[in-house]
Amino acid sequence: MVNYDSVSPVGFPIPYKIIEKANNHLIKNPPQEHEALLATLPLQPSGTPNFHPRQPFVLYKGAWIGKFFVRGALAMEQNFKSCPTDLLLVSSPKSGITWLKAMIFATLTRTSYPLDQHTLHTHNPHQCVTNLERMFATGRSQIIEVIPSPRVFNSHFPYSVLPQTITDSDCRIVYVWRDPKDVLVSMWHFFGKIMGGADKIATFEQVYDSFCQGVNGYGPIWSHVLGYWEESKRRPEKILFLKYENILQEPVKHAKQLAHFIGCPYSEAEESQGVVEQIVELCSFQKLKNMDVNNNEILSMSANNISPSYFFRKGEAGDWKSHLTREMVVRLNTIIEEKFKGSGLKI
Ligand code: PAP
Repeated sequence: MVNYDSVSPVGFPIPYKIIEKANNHLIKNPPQEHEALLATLPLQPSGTPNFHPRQPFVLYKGAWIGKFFVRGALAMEQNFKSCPTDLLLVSSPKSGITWLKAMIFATLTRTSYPLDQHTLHTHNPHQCVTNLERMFATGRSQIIEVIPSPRVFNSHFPYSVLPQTITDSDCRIVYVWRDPKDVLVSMWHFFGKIMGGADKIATFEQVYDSFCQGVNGYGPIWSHVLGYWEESKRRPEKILFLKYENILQEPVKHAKQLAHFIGCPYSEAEESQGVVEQIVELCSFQKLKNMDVNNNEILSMSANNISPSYFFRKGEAGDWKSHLTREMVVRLNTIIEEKFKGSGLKI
């Protein structure tokens, strides 16, 4: 077991990147034992464009997921053991997980660093908190076992795809969702950047159409959101259900709520010293977007090398207004409202 104190003078949790570096020898070849099953899964309908031409979606447990990540789901199902102290951050892609990772990481480590020298200045949020399905898809499952508690992971899986070890365990889940119209816009820009230009992927209209049919990464988005919403109503002490737009409006209130939920509430002294506001500022869009670490490094993620700057585009609510026609808005809103009917959820 590595003594992490000798690797980095940090408290817990340690940025995942440091743990991986110290445990490189534990990385194995990607799992191959599920290839036969993977080959039987339905491929996305012909005519629906792929957000990501290198990763076709397959239908797995009711969700359209890139094959690479389904490989991770199958390996995870077999080998992951969740602990009650684990914390899982979940969202449909492009709904605010980078922000949530930064907020949670900063909250948990707020006494480990002076905030102006916090590790978020040297590590992108995705290097601090790792994606669970990616770990399993890329042969990193043994590294998971040496991550010190409390372990913090993220996942994009719908609730129905989470392995039973997570849904049966007492671990806590923070879920964030966002107006699906902004998710769509953010996703289209993101994959355009990955593929080297918006013209390299399908047109916005084609992608919109596919999104309305529920064929997008981890989609349909309404099932994704509803799955966690229903479960959060059943187990509110274990699943915190948040909305991106609400966090934007009241970041301090949400920072306190997050800290409370994960079991490290701010003390009165911290509140009066303005620590909550400092955490909010450290994790704010402008602050993170302008840090060197989020502009100069290349992140190696799934099948792609990604610039961390891709995760910081506009960071606003309502950019859909400059992308969707009136007809597009009405159609997508109608679909979502219909799906949300009776749930108590509103866009
Ligand atoms: P991921 O699923 O690929 O990890 P995710 O972080 O969930 O992406 O979503 C990215 C969106 O969050 C981007 O939205 P945009 O394209 O509409 O701009 C990104 O700008 C936004 N974002 C990232 N960090 C922050 C932050 N600190 N505050 C607010 N929004 C943020």
